Amino acid sequence: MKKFFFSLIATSLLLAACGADMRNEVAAKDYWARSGVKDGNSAAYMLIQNGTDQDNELTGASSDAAQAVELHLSQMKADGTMEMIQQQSVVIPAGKALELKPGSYHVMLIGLTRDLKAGDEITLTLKFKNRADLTLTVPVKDAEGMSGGGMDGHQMP
Ligand SMILES: [Cu+2]
Repeated sequence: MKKFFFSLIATSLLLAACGADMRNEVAAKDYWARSGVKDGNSAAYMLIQNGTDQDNELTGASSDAAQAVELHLSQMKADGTMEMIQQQSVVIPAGKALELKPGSYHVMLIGLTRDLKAGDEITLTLKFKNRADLTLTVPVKDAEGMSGGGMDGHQMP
């Protein structure tokens, strides 16, 4: 938890330094989904910025590309293996950003309805506690060469 808190601070500083727009809204950027095969699993990652002065919560997601979509947190277990824990919601504090990335929070796509190849696009709708749904057209990318690839254990046990 402490580590996550620090990464939030680092993310916020980075955003401030870049002058990224966090105009009084909750918005997603840098979103992408991992390539995968039909009936397999995948995940979507992004940065969600909360530029408002009110805490918000990501409460769920849906997509036509998967039979089920869940919010997950990957974390290291005591025995050194990774596990994924479903989250009912994830808080996005006022003025901060939530980073969904491999090995951490992610939108889990369970039971892909089709093959997802690099260059494809999927439609992903994010649901929030204090905001209208946000529908994104998310590009698919290969996870090759990405550090931590596979750490989310996206093969279901
Ligand atoms: Cu997952």
